[in-house]
Amino acid sequence: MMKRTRLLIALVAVVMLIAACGDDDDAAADTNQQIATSARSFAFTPASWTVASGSDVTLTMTNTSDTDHEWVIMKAPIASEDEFTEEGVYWEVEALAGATASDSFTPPAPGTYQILCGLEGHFTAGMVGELIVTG
Ligand SMILES: [Cu+2]
Repeated sequence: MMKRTRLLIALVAVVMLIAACGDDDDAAADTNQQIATSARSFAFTPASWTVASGSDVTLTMTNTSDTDHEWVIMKAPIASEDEFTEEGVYWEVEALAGATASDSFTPPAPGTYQILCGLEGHFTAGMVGELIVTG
Protein backbone atom coordinates (compact mmCIF):
# COMPACT_ATOMS: atom_id res chain seq x y z
CA MET A 1 0.00 0.00 0.00
CA MET A 2 2.76 2.41 1.00
CA LYS A 3 4.74 1.54 -2.11
CA ARG A 4 1.74 2.21 -4.34
CA THR A 5 1.21 5.61 -2.71
CA ARG A 6 4.88 6.55 -3.21
CA LEU A 7 4.70 5.42 -6.81
CA LEU A 8 1.57 7.51 -7.35
CA ILE A 9 3.23 10.60 -5.80
CA ALA A 10 6.29 10.07 -8.01
CA LEU A 11 4.09 9.77 -11.10
CA VAL A 12 2.16 12.92 -10.22
CA ALA A 13 5.45 14.78 -9.68
CA VAL A 14 6.75 13.68 -13.10
CA VAL A 15 3.51 14.73 -14.80
CA MET A 16 3.62 18.15 -13.07
CA LEU A 17 7.26 18.60 -14.08
CA ILE A 18 6.46 17.85 -17.73
CA ALA A 19 3.48 20.23 -17.60
CA ALA A 20 5.68 22.96 -16.08
CA CYS A 21 8.25 22.56 -18.87
CA GLY A 22 5.46 22.91 -21.43
CA ASP A 23 4.33 26.16 -19.79
CA ASP A 24 7.84 27.56 -19.93
CA ASP A 25 7.99 26.99 -23.67
CA ASP A 26 4.68 28.78 -24.14
CA ALA A 27 5.82 31.71 -21.99
CA ALA A 28 8.99 32.09 -24.04
CA ALA A 29 6.98 32.24 -27.24
CA ASP A 30 4.56 34.76 -25.75
CA THR A 31 7.30 37.16 -24.65
CA ASN A 32 8.70 37.68 -28.15
CA GLN A 33 7.77 41.32 -28.71
CA GLN A 34 6.48 42.58 -32.02
CA ILE A 35 6.92 46.10 -33.39
CA ALA A 36 6.21 47.46 -36.84
CA THR A 37 6.82 50.47 -38.98
CA SER A 38 6.09 51.75 -42.43
CA ALA A 39 8.96 53.39 -44.30
CA ARG A 40 8.62 55.96 -47.04
CA SER A 41 10.84 58.70 -48.43
CA PHE A 42 11.70 60.05 -45.94
CA ALA A 43 9.97 59.02 -42.73
CA PHE A 44 9.06 56.12 -40.47
CA THR A 45 5.43 55.75 -39.34
CA PRO A 46 5.30 55.32 -36.43
CA ALA A 47 8.69 56.78 -35.52
CA SER A 48 8.77 55.82 -31.84
CA TRP A 49 8.70 52.35 -30.33
CA THR A 50 8.86 51.11 -26.75
CA VAL A 51 10.07 47.61 -25.92
CA ALA A 52 11.10 45.84 -22.73
CA SER A 53 14.58 44.45 -22.17
CA GLY A 54 14.85 40.75 -21.48
CA SER A 55 13.13 39.28 -24.50
CA ASP A 56 13.76 39.48 -28.22
CA VAL A 57 11.92 41.87 -30.48
CA THR A 58 10.72 41.19 -34.01
CA LEU A 59 10.59 44.26 -36.22
CA THR A 60 8.49 44.21 -39.37
CA MET A 61 9.15 47.09 -41.73
CA THR A 62 6.95 47.70 -44.74
CA ASN A 63 8.63 49.85 -47.35
CA THR A 64 5.93 51.65 -49.30
CA SER A 65 8.30 53.70 -51.44
CA ASP A 66 10.30 53.10 -54.61
CA THR A 67 13.57 53.52 -52.73
CA ASP A 68 15.32 51.07 -50.38
CA HIS A 69 15.26 51.96 -46.66
CA GLU A 70 16.99 50.76 -43.49
CA TRP A 71 15.96 50.71 -39.85
CA VAL A 72 19.12 51.17 -37.82
CA ILE A 73 19.57 51.23 -34.04
CA MET A 74 22.53 53.47 -33.19
CA LYS A 75 24.68 52.65 -30.15
CA ALA A 76 24.97 56.39 -29.51
CA PRO A 77 23.07 59.20 -31.24
CA ILE A 78 24.65 61.14 -34.07
CA ALA A 79 23.93 64.79 -34.90
CA SER A 80 24.77 64.69 -38.58
CA GLU A 81 25.27 62.13 -41.32
CA ASP A 82 29.04 62.77 -41.31
CA GLU A 83 29.17 61.01 -37.92
CA PHE A 84 27.57 57.81 -39.21
CA THR A 85 29.82 54.73 -39.14
CA GLU A 86 29.01 51.02 -39.33
CA GLU A 87 30.84 50.60 -35.99
CA GLY A 88 28.20 52.84 -34.42
CA VAL A 89 25.39 50.50 -35.48
CA TYR A 90 23.86 48.24 -32.83
CA TRP A 91 21.51 46.41 -35.23
CA GLU A 92 19.88 47.02 -38.58
CA VAL A 93 17.48 45.64 -41.12
CA GLU A 94 16.89 46.71 -44.71
CA ALA A 95 13.67 46.61 -46.69
CA LEU A 96 14.03 46.90 -50.44
CA ALA A 97 11.75 49.23 -52.38
CA GLY A 98 8.15 48.06 -52.15
CA ALA A 99 9.07 45.07 -49.95
CA THR A 100 8.50 44.04 -46.35
CA ALA A 101 11.37 42.88 -44.15
CA SER A 102 11.10 41.16 -40.79
CA ASP A 103 13.91 40.23 -38.41
CA SER A 104 14.58 39.87 -34.70
CA PHE A 105 17.03 41.50 -32.32
CA THR A 106 17.89 41.42 -28.63
CA PRO A 107 17.19 44.86 -27.16
CA PRO A 108 20.21 46.84 -25.94
CA ALA A 109 20.43 47.95 -22.29
CA PRO A 110 17.49 50.09 -21.05
CA GLY A 111 17.60 53.62 -22.44
CA THR A 112 16.56 55.68 -25.44
CA TYR A 113 18.22 54.95 -28.78
CA GLN A 114 18.29 56.86 -32.02
CA ILE A 115 16.78 55.08 -35.00
CA LEU A 116 17.69 56.20 -38.49
CA CYS A 117 17.91 55.15 -42.09
CA GLY A 118 21.59 54.64 -42.89
CA LEU A 119 21.29 55.14 -46.63
CA GLU A 120 22.99 58.24 -47.98
CA GLY A 121 20.95 61.38 -47.56
CA HIS A 122 18.05 59.73 -45.72
CA PHE A 123 19.05 60.78 -42.19
CA THR A 124 19.61 64.34 -43.41
CA ALA A 125 16.20 64.23 -45.09
CA GLY A 126 14.64 63.46 -41.68
CA MET A 127 14.35 59.69 -41.65
CA VAL A 128 14.77 59.28 -37.89
CA GLY A 129 12.98 57.83 -34.87
CA GLU A 130 13.54 56.60 -31.34
CA LEU A 131 13.55 53.24 -29.63
CA ILE A 132 12.83 53.27 -25.92
CA VAL A 133 14.01 50.19 -24.03
CA THR A 134 12.48 49.85 -20.58
CA GLY A 135 14.08 47.87 -17.77
CU1 LIG B 1 15.81 55.47 -46.12
